[in-house]
Amino acid sequence: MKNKKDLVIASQAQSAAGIKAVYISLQQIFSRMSFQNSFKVLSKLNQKKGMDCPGCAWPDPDHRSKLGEFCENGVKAIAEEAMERVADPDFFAKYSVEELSNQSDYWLGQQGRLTHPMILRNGETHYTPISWKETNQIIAKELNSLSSPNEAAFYTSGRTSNEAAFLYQLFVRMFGTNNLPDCSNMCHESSGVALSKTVGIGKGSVTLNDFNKAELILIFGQNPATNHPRMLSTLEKAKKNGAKVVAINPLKEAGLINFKNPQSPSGILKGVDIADLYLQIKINEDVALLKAVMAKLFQLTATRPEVLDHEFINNKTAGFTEFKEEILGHDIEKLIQKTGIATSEIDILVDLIANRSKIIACWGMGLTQHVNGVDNIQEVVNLLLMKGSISKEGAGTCPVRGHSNVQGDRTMGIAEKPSKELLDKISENFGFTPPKEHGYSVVEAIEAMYKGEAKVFIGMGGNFLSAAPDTNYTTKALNNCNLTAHISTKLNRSHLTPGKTALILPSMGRTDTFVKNGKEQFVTVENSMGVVHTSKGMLTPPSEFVESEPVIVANIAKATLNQDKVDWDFLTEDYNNIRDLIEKTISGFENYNQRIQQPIGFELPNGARTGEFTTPNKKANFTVNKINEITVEDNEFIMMTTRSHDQFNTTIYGLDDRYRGIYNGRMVVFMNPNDIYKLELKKGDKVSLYNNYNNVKRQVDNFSVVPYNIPKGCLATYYPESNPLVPINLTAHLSHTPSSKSIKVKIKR
Ligand SMILES: Nc1nc2c(c(=O)[nH]1)N[C@H]1C(S)=C(S)[C@@H](COP(=O)(O)OP(=O)(O)OC[C@H]3O[C@@H](n4cnc5c(=O)[nH]c(N)nc54)[C@H](O)[C@@H]3O)O[C@H]1N2
Ligand SMILES: Nc1nc2c(c(=O)[nH]1)N[C@H]1C(S)=C(S)[C@@H](COP(=O)(O)OP(=O)(O)OC[C@H]3O[C@@H](n4cnc5c(=O)[nH]c(N)nc54)[C@H](O)[C@@H]3O)O[C@H]1N2
Ligand SMILES: [Mo]
Repeated sequence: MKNKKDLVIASQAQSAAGIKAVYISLQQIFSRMSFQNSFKVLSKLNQKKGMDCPGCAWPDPDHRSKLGEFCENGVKAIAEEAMERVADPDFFAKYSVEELSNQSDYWLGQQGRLTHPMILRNGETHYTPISWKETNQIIAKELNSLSSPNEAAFYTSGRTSNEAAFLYQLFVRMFGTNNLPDCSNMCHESSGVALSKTVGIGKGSVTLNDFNKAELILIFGQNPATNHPRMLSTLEKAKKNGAKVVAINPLKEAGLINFKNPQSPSGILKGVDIADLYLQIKINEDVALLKAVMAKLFQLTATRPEVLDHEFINNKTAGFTEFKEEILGHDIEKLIQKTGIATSEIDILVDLIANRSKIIACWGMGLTQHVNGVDNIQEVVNLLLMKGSISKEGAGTCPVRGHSNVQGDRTMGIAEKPSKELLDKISENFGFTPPKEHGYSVVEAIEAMYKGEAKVFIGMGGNFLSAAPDTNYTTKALNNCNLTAHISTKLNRSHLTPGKTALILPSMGRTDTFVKNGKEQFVTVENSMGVVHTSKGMLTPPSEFVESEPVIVANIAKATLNQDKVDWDFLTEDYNNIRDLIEKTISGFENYNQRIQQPIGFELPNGARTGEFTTPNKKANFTVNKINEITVEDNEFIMMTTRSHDQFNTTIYGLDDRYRGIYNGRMVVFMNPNDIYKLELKKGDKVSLYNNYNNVKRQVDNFSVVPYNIPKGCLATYYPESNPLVPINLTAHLSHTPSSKSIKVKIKR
């Protein structure tokens, strides 16, 4: 008989959301929070002037549903943050760090909100409480004893508000370094690099309204039902308006097949089919697919020149001739063979593209997290440029951002390679010369800590260890530090891989109310489409010792820097004061405090949207990109690491992935049935996955085999469980994003 806790491998769902999503989200929130607090949050979630969901960065529509403008996974994010259980000093007295290390990520998260600043002193087994005054002194002492400011790394995760991010980067630059690695380095960095080079801005060009006007929406490497569920309502509406949708993904993701909108009665019963065409591509063959499609479009122009937008190409772009020549140099059949997709299906895509010009291309981690991540996105841009499908209504680029304020953090100056414009403004406004030398990205920071070249790590949110590649290597890197300090809402594995001294600094989250001088403060965030708006919490923080992020940064800065250029107390007295400084420093924020009062916020300038490309040549640039050159040996596979439906990055909400038919477990490897047969394995067998890059053997054990609809030769596992297999130095050209979607692995029993 099956134990209730045993892994269950059931069949894949053919539809997403529906009533079940409503049921599960309510169950999650009511099991963790009181009815009163649950309703308080849900009534304000994503409403105008309400609270921005700490889940994804998908924008809110101008007209918000009174039934609730949120999704199952947004509710899970709230329940996870605002749960009433606490991990207080008694909890830390009960468990040693070693005991905590033996628990699962899920268990760690369920222990509740952090309530007190805690310290793990060198040689001690348990975290013990400490005052904020002392934590600030310890940080200041460690930072000031470094032989260079470049020996410290200051990480940011994308939930941090604009206000906190601005103060943080200001403090770090006054301290004297650009070592500002960011979760973005592991996420959409490839998009930022590719888009800056080709269209002059590292952000997407579309607005939500463009989806209502689009004729064709291409969705590459993205799983909206889990990671951006509210995007499905946008797609549903776009389809009602006549748009066709094409999904390009090795996995058949439920939400891209069919969406049952829980807010519409007919939606619940039947749902709407999302993808008109589903191309099940082999992992990392998107460039080959795009080249095949573009080559076929060029062939069509012999009889139908209007298939391309020649006026746009001539007036607005550069590099077309070299680009065209390269595309025409390929053997189309060979390209198609690489993709694993049938020619007849590719012809349908070519036909859809040839006959339409209002095209939106959306993408997620399926394009960015490869060695050739930047090439993937540049090739997508090439297609849009050929069609003139940018800077026009209903068309453009849509990198679907991850964390709810990851885009805003970058806008605020969280960047290891800051622009000259930003540094000039900082120097003008604050009377010091900020460092120009580029700082560490995430991977560079890990390598520096590993080699002992960086000695202090400070994390503004996030879970650096579990998010980073090469878990064992990164563990050693963090252990090497003199000091690791994490500004966190919840306990996570990074707290359990300490430097010689480790600090946990408990922070308020989105749901918490922050009152200063009798005035309720709000923060601001930027969504995936460049709209800046407010967010205000409504719950009482879990303890009086929990601080807001801006205050935590300001107090560290005050303790560390010996200066009188910035009055940190004045800034945190009233967040309007921080926003006044942002206005003076960052372009696009004119009249910030006034414009932010508009119920839907305001849009930042975007040259790619308006057709004023801010590239050095003022043109949109075609590029020539390489096809994937990874080769595999016999019985070697290419593995992607992806998210289950019950997680937010390294935070595990539960042990199910119901859309993929997995219950009670995460240690699974999705495989093509033919491959399973070839290796003489069967469903549920326990296997080890291993690889050998540069003579370093990496291995994870105890993964259960799951027969799945995935192309032959491809595997999928969940992140972070399989991160030990991602080599630290296997990163994308130019963006240095870990290649966590194409890792070579072999399988053994
Ligand atoms: N509930 C929830 N919401 C989230 C998150 C979460 O963990 N949970 N994370 C947030 C963050 S930070 C981010 S960045 C986003 C992530 O959102 P996604 O980008 O959707 O992230 P993944 O789950 O990694 O899914 C990647 C998708 O790419 C596909 N894929 C893999 N390799 C390839 C390839 O080579 N080519 C193509 N075409 N497709 C490929 C996979 O099958 C999968 O569908 O979501 C954000 N929102
Ligand atoms: N193999 C593999 N690795 C990956 C990925 C992948 O697809 N595959 N995806 C990558 C991507 S896209 C990303 S974005 C990164 C994510 O990397 P991170 O952003 O570092 O990770 P999260 O899991 O989002 O961080 C969760 C922690 O943030 C803290 N936290 C939550 N809310 C708040 C808050 O409001 N304030 C503060 N101060 N702390 C808070 C909590 O303590 C929680 O434990 O992981 C990357 N790593
Ligand atoms: Mo992300």
